[in-house]
Formats: sequence, structure tokens, C-alpha cells
Amino acid sequence: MAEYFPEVQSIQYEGPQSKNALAFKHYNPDEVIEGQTMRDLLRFSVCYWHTFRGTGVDPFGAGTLVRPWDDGSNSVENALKRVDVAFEFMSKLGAPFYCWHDRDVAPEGATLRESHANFDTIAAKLKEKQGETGIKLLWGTANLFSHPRFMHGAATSCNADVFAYAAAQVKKAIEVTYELGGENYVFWGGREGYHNLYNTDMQRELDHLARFMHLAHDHAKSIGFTGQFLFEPKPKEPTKHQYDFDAATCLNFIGRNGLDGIVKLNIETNHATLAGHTMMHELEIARIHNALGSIDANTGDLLLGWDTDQFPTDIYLATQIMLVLLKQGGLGSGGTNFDAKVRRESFDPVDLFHAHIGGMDCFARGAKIAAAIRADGVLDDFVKNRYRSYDSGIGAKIEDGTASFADLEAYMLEKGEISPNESGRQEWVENLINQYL
Ligand code: XLS
Ligand code: NI
Ligand code: NI
Repeated sequence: MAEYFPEVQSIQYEGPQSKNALAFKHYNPDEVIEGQTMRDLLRFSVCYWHTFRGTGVDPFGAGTLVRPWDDGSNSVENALKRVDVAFEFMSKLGAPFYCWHDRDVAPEGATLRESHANFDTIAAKLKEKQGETGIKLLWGTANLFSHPRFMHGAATSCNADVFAYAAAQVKKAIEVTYELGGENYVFWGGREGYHNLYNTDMQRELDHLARFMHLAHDHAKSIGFTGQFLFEPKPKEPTKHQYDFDAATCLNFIGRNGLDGIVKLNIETNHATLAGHTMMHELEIARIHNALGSIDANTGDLLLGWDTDQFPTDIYLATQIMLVLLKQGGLGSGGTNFDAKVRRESFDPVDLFHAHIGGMDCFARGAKIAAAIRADGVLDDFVKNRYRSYDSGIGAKIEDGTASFADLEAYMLEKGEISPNESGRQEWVENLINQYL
């Protein structure tokens, strides 16, 4: 069988001293962190769209990425060959999972019927390769934004036929996800949003989006698919106002529409920063609502205001992410999906390895650092101590709901003035984190 990355052998863990660029320095799949192997804790996933369909095109110029195996066509034959490329890459990398949109893996046909058939053809090969390699599907999703028919959105389009088309596509994508043993199914907003309220009935659009998710869930149930549904927040791009703005907005949508317990969140770093939040903030919001399902691991560029989807290399960022993930004991059926692309100057196939190795090492390092911080307990103790006034006395009554406003007034009239405030030690906590890096 043809080999597409002949210059790369399977990537091994060689430890922090290694000078080998094609080796892991920190990601050691069998190493145990807080009772889980790194493999199980991090559940790394390669995304099909950026890694195997990215061309390096940008608004100012054509694609740059050299992919000798790709004939540039959208034929089924080319798509079949790409499956071999993908599984060779993922096997050599040692990634346990991958993700796709329907149209990444299989070409859109001239009709919906033909698109379904193409998808079935490719899915059969994906299944065979999954069986051969043991690589699993983390999640599937449907591309409801590239084709011109989705110009006004999909589930939130003003055109009911578009809603129906999107439903047909998602129905099929859920079925294929199920067939391939996928552990989750993702809804990212795509064009679900608007540019201008003068021509938009927001109420109807939001109701339609909720209806769509319920229909998707009903169908999943009817075929026995029990994977987790995930909603992926993003504040803008492609529309000015996305209905899935950030974690809090998505949670409000979920709660308001009876989707609690049905839909969790897939949190992406670059989307968090576009929303004016940190990734840690978004993760913590999701976690405290019991809705932190999975993450799209990438990073933006602080000097660029769009979704650059770069590979994560920032160890502070990874540490913050892992502090939250370890707090909830990992990601459950979710994973760490590299929704990230090599930049157009990095055009060699081997750059795909450098990018993923760097991202995996970055997260492994973040996990080790976060675990060390947690093991020492200094940070946790500080936080716990900061709120100790709620552990007994009047604070405990506030928390257990036995103190009324009248009780609190009586308490304060009697006491006269508050117990003195204490320093928040902002600089000290920041210095403390630095000690572990
Ligand atoms: C785009 C999104 C997309 C989703 C899957 O910005 O991140 O790639 O992850 O539809
Ligand atoms: Ni994403
Ligand atoms: Ni993105």
C-alpha cells in the first residue's frame, strides 16, 4: 500500500531532554495523572477539515499547502484516497480519535440522494480503517454553512425548505456517526445568526433552532444513538451576531428550550477569546452547569481579531484549561479536538506532524503542571479559606437559605460593622502559578 508520509515513523515519547522534533517530549500516553493515563485524560482528536481538507487559501491568495496525494478534485476516488492518508497520519501520530463534518469526508453530490450515497461509500471505508487501526470517532457534525443554499442560515433560515434540507443532512450525519461508533454529535452555529435586525425575526429563528435540536435528538433516540449532543459557542463569523455567542448564551438557550441534560457544550479557545472571554472562564461556566462536554483545542492570535485556529502552544493556557478539566475528572465522552490549522507558510506535509506534536505536548505539560498545583493544594486551600465566613454562623445560614433579609438586618444591627476584609492576593496567586511552570 502507498505510504503518504514516508519520512515519518510512528511518533514516540522520548522525554523532555529529546532533541528529536518528531518525538513527544511530554505526551506520554501511558503516564498516569490523577488516576488516569494521559491517553484517557486528554483523548486527543485530529480534525478532518483543517488537517486533511485545508489548502492554505486566505482572502488574499490561493492555497499554498503541498499535498502530493490530493488531485485537487472533489471526486469520490480522491476522497477514498484521503481516508488512507488520514489514517496513516493519525496512526503515526498516535491520536486515539478524529472528527469530521459530513462534507469533509465525502463530496457533496448533484442531489441530496447522491450526497447520501457518496457519504455511505466513504463511511464504509472509514469504518474499515477504524477497525484496522483502533482509531475512534470522537464526533461527527454536518456542514450547514458552505453551500450557497445556507446563505440565510440552516435551521434559522427564513426559508423552510432550507430547514428541511438541513434536517435531512443532520439526520444522515447522525446515522453515520452512530454507524461509526461516534461518541458525540456536534452543533456549531455555522450561519445561525444574523447581520441585520431590520430583516430578521429573531424570535422565530431561535424557536426554529430549538425545534431543530429537539428533532435531531428525537431521531437519535429512535435509532438508538446515545452519544452526547454538543453545542459549540462562537460569537461571530460568519454572521455578525451568532445565536451561539458564548457558553452563557448557549446555556440560556438550552435551559429555555427544554434541552437541559440533552445538549452539553463543546468549548473552543479561539471562540472564547473572540467573545471577549478567556478559555478558562468559558470552561468554568460550562463546568458549573454540568455542561462541559468537550473542547476544541486551538488558539487565536491576540493581535488578529478573527478565528485564526492556530495550534495551541501556550503552556499557561494549557495549564488553565487542565485546572478546570481535572476539577471535573476529565472530559467523559468528550475529547481534546485540534480544531486547528497549520498556517499557509507551513506548507509541507511534515508540518502537520510538528503542529499536532506541539499541541499534544503543550496539553500534556499543562496537565502535569495543573496536577502539581492541585497536589500541593496551596491554591485550593487559599480559595477555600477565602470563603470560610460562609462555612458557619451567618454565612452558613445564608447558604442553606435559613436567613431572611430581616434576619440579616438584625444580625448587622447587632454587630455594627463587618469583620474586616482580607487581601485577595492577586499578585501572590499569579506568582504561585509561575512557580509550577
Ligand atoms: C468553526 C467551528 C467549526 C466547528 C465544527 O469556527 O469551530 O470548525 O468546530 O463545525
Ligand atoms: Ni470548532
Ligand atoms: Ni473555530
